[in-house]
Amino acid sequence: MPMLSFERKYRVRGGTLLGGDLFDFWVGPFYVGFFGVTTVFFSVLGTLLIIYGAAIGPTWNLWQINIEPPDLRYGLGFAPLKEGGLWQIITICATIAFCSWALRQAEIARKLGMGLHIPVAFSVAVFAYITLVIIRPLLLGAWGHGFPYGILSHLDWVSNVGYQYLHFHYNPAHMLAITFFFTTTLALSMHGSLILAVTNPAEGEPVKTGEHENTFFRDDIGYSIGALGIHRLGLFLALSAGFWSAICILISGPFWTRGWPEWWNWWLQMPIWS
Ligand code: UQ1
Repeated sequence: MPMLSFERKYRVRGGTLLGGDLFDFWVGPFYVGFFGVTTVFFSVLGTLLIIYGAAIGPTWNLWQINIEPPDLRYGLGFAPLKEGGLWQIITICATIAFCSWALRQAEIARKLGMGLHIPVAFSVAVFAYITLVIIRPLLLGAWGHGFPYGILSHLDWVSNVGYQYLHFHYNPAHMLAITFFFTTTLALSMHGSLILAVTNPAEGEPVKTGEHENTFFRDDIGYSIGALGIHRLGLFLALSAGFWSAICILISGPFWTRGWPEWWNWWLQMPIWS
């Protein structure tokens, strides 16, 4: 694996959170670190357990392979391997692997003297996963409330849990999450198209500058958020999408057990109507 000309300059010691200099080295282009070792270990172990789960299951059809969480009667206890125990160990492996990946990102950022924005952003995605398979099941009192690991089976889980609350689109946190997802795509398409528009001029024309970017949006909508601002907005929108997704499922069950349309009765019961 050839090293890019600038890479050697940035292969500096330090910034590790755990293990000191012990794992402070690279394999090819990859920084290792203590958390690189734990990421590889737990993702390989978890993947092998998924393959084992598939092997003892009824199908090798990639769409239909399914590893179920334990039955609700096991509550928050350990289940036998073939009755959800596999799901429990895979969940532990995935959680440790995801957290290790975030900590490895933090070590790399520290090593390079950068901000911790990337590990913080990634942690929001990990938070959404942990909410589904650990926090919500804990609050509901059974690991069986986690989602199954399978392509079609997890979609069925989403559909079934949605209908359990009659109409999930009436969940106010779900509304917020969707709005943030859509606004994220709007912001990224505006930003991507703007940058390409200024950096790909017609043949013989000079590349345009940040002033053109600002001027375009001031002419268009009377406001420009700025070159740094658009990235702050983008990060905020994307993290909010993941955050409110986690909240919308977290409140379904632990804090609201009826249909979500009924939640809006507070509006119909406002004294202004009587
Ligand atoms: C913007 O104002 C801006 O600053 C010049 C960008 O940076 C390059 C952008 O990418 C975008 C999309 C905008 C416009 C965005 C808003 C929210 C007004």
